[in-house]
Amino acid sequence: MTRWIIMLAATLGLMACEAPTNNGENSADIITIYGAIATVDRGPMDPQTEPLFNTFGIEFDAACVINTAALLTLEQHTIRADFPAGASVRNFSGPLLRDVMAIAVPTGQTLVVTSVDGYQREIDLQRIYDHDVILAVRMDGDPLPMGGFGPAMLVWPRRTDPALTGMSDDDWSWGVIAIEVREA
Ligand SMILES: Nc1nc2c(c(=O)[nH]1)N[C@H]1C(S)=C(S)[C@@H](COP(=O)(O)O)O[C@H]1N2
Ligand SMILES: [Mo]
Repeated sequence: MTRWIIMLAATLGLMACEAPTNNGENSADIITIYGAIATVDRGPMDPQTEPLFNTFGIEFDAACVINTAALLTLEQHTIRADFPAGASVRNFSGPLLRDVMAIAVPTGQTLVVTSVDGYQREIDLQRIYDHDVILAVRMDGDPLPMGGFGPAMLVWPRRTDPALTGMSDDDWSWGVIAIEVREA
């Protein structure tokens, strides 16, 4: 059955949907961290080639960019959670948000998380140390797709961390693409 599907896909030319390799060089940058950070690896936002950043008013002279391959090299954590609240429980996995932020070395106190639909949430940096929130890149083992919760999503351990019991979905940003660190 599986072989039949692969043969059919090859016949229809669908195999082009598979990435030719799975190494970091062919993995698009999905998370841009900017603002009050000590480590950067790219230059200024370019409004001509970065229309979504431009639309959302995301501006920077330098930033730290992270691709999926890099996120997967960090220690992966799994959180069993219902999202949206009350839906069935699923396994979300990815690195701890604090491990991701450590790459950029934050020098401020507040995070502003922007998603692909323009949704923005302000999150005190301290909260990512107090709680094991992850930047999920998989749900039930599958990479989070664009159009769904991808490319990455904030998932909080609200079923296991007593301080998070009953928390709302407001800080469960899906489609995360950028994280600004602000001074306060
Ligand atoms: N990117 C993004 N994430 C989001 C939201 C959103 O609008 N955009 N809404 C939040 C809120 S308030 C809720 S209740 C849940 C479900 O919102 P949705 O039905 O708009 O997806 O997602 C949360 N995460
Ligand atoms: Mo909500």
